[in-house]
Amino acid sequence: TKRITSSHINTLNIIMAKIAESELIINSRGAIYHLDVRPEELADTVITVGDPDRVKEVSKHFDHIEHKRQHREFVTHTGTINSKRLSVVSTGIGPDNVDIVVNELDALVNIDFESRTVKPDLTRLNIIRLGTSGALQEDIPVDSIVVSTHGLGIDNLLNYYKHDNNDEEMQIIQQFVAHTQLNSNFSHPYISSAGSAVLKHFVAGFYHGITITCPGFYGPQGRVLRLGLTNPDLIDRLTEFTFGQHRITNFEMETSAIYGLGRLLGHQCLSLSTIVANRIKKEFSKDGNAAVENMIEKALKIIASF
Ligand code: R1P
Ligand code: URA
Repeated sequence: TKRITSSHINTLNIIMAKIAESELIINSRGAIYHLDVRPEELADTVITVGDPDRVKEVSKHFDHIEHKRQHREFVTHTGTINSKRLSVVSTGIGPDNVDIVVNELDALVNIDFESRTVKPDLTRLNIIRLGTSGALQEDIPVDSIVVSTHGLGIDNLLNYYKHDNNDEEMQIIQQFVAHTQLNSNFSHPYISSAGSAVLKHFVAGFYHGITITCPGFYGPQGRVLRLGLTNPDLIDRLTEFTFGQHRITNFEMETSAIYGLGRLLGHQCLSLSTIVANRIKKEFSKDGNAAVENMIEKALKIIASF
């Protein structure tokens, strides 16, 4: 016989508790608050993009589009490619938006909107980000594609949720803080890995590495226009950092939040980035749209086949 612990009881309470109208907000068409999507309008494989205009660049490859929704920066198209059902959702920019999107995607599949309770049998989503990013290594050229083995967040989002790290992850964070001097003046960094069941399909033809997720595009990514920085050596420190065979390949603004929340909720997440800037060589893509289109085509071919 198994002992019932207080954490079991806690979990049971969460499963059985009715979620209040102020916490799970369902609008008059029975759709979730920000995404304005109903449970039946979402597929189990979800592509996220930052730019709302990129949603149609993905769904133009669908054989058939079933649903198109838009509310604020959140555009959702659901359809099929080769009979595989996919949704593509725009997140807008940043981890705060990812908090909304990942929680609402999960609610759409794992909370019963009638009873407002967590379903007894949970659905695992595949969540795949197709974004853009800046490279932090000289040998990662603009227009190439990076697959994030880990998302390392300096953005603070996951610190609001109970989460654990394994020994290796704790060591990475410890060494990262010591190396970058992102000390107590900054939020504590966190790390989560890609979903291995999805990652295994994205091996040949991609760069792989740790992706840093920042809470901004300018100061937090070491860009100086008119303001001085508290940590002017940050880019150099990120480029130099290694842990075993791991190095930091790039930074952007969503990956660690998707990996962190996705893993806590039991989903399989992966982040792909088209490199539009190389911060070491100080280069920017001459045709970022073509490079993003190349990533979309390559990714959809793989996603449609698993
Ligand atoms: C900044 O320009 C935006 O581009 C990157 C960053 O993560 C941030 O969202 O991704 P997207 O092109 O997917 O938005
Ligand atoms: N997105 C980012 O967040 N940073 C870059 O340098 C390019 C795209």
